[in-house]
Amino acid sequence: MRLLVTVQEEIMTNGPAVAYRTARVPSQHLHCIAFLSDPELLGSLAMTSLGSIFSTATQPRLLRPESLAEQIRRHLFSSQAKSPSLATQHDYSIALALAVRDRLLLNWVDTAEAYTHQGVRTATYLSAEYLLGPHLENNLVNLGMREEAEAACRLLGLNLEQLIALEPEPGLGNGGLGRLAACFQESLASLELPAIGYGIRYEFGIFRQSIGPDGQHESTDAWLTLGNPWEVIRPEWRYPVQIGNRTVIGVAHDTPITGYGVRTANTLRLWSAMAPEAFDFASFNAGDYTRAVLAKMQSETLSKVLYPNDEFDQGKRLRLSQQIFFVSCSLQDMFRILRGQGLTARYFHTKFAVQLNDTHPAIAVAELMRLLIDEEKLDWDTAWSITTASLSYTNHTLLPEALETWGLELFEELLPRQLQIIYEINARFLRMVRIQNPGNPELLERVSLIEEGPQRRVRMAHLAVVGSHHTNGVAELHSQLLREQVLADFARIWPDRFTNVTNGVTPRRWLAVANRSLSTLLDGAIGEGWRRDLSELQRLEPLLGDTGFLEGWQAARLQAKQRLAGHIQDQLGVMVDPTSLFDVQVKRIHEYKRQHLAALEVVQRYLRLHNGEDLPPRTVIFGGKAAPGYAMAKLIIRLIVGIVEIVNMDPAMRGRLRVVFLPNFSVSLGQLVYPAVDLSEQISTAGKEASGTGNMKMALNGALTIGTLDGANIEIRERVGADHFFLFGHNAEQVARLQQEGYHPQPWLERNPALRQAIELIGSGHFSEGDRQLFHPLLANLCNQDPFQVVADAADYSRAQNAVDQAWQQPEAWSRSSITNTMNCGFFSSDRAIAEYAQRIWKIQSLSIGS
Ligand code: NBG
Repeated sequence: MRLLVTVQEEIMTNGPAVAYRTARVPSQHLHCIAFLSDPELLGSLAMTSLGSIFSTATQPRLLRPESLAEQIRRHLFSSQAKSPSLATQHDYSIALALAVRDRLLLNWVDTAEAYTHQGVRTATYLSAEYLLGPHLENNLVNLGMREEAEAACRLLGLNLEQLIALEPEPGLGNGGLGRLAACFQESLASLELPAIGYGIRYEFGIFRQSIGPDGQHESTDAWLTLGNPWEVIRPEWRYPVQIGNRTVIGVAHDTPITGYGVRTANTLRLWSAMAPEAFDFASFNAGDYTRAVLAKMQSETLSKVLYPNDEFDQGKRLRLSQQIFFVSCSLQDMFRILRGQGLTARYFHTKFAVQLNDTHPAIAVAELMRLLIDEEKLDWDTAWSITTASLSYTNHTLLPEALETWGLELFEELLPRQLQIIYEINARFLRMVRIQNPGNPELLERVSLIEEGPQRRVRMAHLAVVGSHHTNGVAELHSQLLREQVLADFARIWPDRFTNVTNGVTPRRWLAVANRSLSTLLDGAIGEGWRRDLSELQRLEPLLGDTGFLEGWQAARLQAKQRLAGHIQDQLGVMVDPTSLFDVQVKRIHEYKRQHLAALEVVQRYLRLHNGEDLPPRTVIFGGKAAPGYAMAKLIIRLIVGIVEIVNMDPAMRGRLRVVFLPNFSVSLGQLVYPAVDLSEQISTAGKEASGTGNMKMALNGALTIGTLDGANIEIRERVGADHFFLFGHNAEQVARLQQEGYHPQPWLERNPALRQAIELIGSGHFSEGDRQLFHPLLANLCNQDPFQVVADAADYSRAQNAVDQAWQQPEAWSRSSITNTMNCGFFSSDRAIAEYAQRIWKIQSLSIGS
């Protein structure tokens, strides 16, 4: 009874989490403590004996909507300092987020405590990008309290969906790589795996894109302006990082990552940069106020903004500074954790499995060596075995321009000690290679960590491979090409280091949250288990012949399409027919992804319709950002915008063809788009797309793919079956052969009059108000070089699109193919991918938190 009183008092003064800490109630009674946090109930509970309260603790859903509504009201007052009559929707959205966070805190502190007390081996994921998407709804679903929240909002006269829509999304990533990191964090927590995600708390995430008649415009993404209810600042966890002659301090900002249906809440720890001194007193006293704060501003610049380039290395000083900044803070943080457990640096590799997400954190190889040697005073050989036993590296691209290298001068200026270490690593590595391969200086030159030439450069991918125990690609084909081409020399030296882990996506965000109509149908048909184990979708197979289910499927998909159509109408004022075929390509704009191939096909369709052909109605939807400095990608957007203008105002196209460019593609928008896709465009030049993950999200939600044999498309096709996939184009081997044989688009153009006509129409200024010059760079490139073999694949693409038109006219067969796609996509869960990393690469084990 005394314990109960303590708990009560603490709750009243400090809230449930503190009460829990103070009273040290066993974790299996946590539900009870959360229950106790409802002040309405406290009075009556005081009369009850502790035992009887705790005996009710295991009952699910003790938290009722009334209690959640009360907590929201309380946060409105205590956190937002607002009365209900003056509160805005935004105030309520923050209050709701904080109320949800309160629930989460119990899981979070327990997870941290369990990991620390049990000293578990932990995966630490180093990534410069996390494209998280909004947290609220995902947390509600993972905590099993969405319905409760909906009811609580109703009690307060609010609409949950509206509050959810108000949350700005933390767009701390460019595209696939950052989104993968976010899916992986969620799967780690759902699988109850001990993990910490480390990254940078960019003040400005990926730029906002708006679309004008002249194409893409960028503006800053000030996602933190209205506050961030999900993060907890840890001012005590701060580390100095030396960059050139400057010291910058990194301060930890933690965000909880909840697992689905478990008590695990892992931590995403993002570093924000600060100056060691608020300002320089000497300058201040000398009257130079601006100089006094200059250093502070320069330091804080480090975590200001995300570089908006995917798959392109700009070699900028600030970017290298960002890399060492977050890597060093993260490694220093790991040493702190290690020491906290009474372990010395020698145990680093037994405690941590450190994953390098692409080469952005590859400097970790040199920085870990530096910390082990300079700070922890270990000898080189011991430090090297600890480093290589700790690190593993994932490569995410085959594009040569995306493989990071840094000029030696810059490196020397910013990171002189790390460069010394890299030289030593290189000398020892090359000695080993020389001994194993006598008389092969070309090999030494190829594998060296330093690229020779007019400007000598550090090759970060080589550093990552040499300094880690595993290197993996992200789809079968990609891993094979890494082994056979890009990193072939290394694969010969260390065949066992190379492996594949095909990417995956989290079924919680990308099916349960994004597609409620389909989820409800699935729940009714096969139960809710697919959320935990996506392979349960296989159980849909017997329903393929069930007309009732087929109708339900069509209705659920139509609902998703109606939602998207509503958004398009609201945002763009364009009416699209939800019963038309939704043909969608959303992803970063890149020549290798070939949005221009799809655009050329739309122009051909437009001409065919003008010639009186009868084709089934289609809505072609594009979306995606172009790197601000990537002129050709921006021109592709400009072309699509021009096509949109002409097609949508042409009466002859009405009811036949609509084209839409969705501005500012993001995670939230993705949640609206992926469920509404009938035809998933995955049309990259074979051998260029490492994996793709949008392809998985679309197929999982019941889209049929039109695609090349590239990245994970190959594995999707293998699983869903060739009959349910529209394949076209040259495969990676054929693409490479064509290129070797001196590919020129001209003869292919000659054989494809429809394509020629489309190119001529664009060149005539038809889509650019008579301007014949505007698209010249794009068209000239296509007709003369065509580095991504758009022209060589165009005829076969048109053939496959005609097959799509045919198939679409058989709605039942199409729907069965749609179900077949969903049913066979269980493999593409990020749970499966993470389980593979955990078992084969990290050697970590799950730990269940709580009762
Ligand atoms: C991207 C690839 C995608 C892949 C994601 C995630 C980069 C550098 N790479 O094909 O282009 O799906 O990584 O692995 O963003």
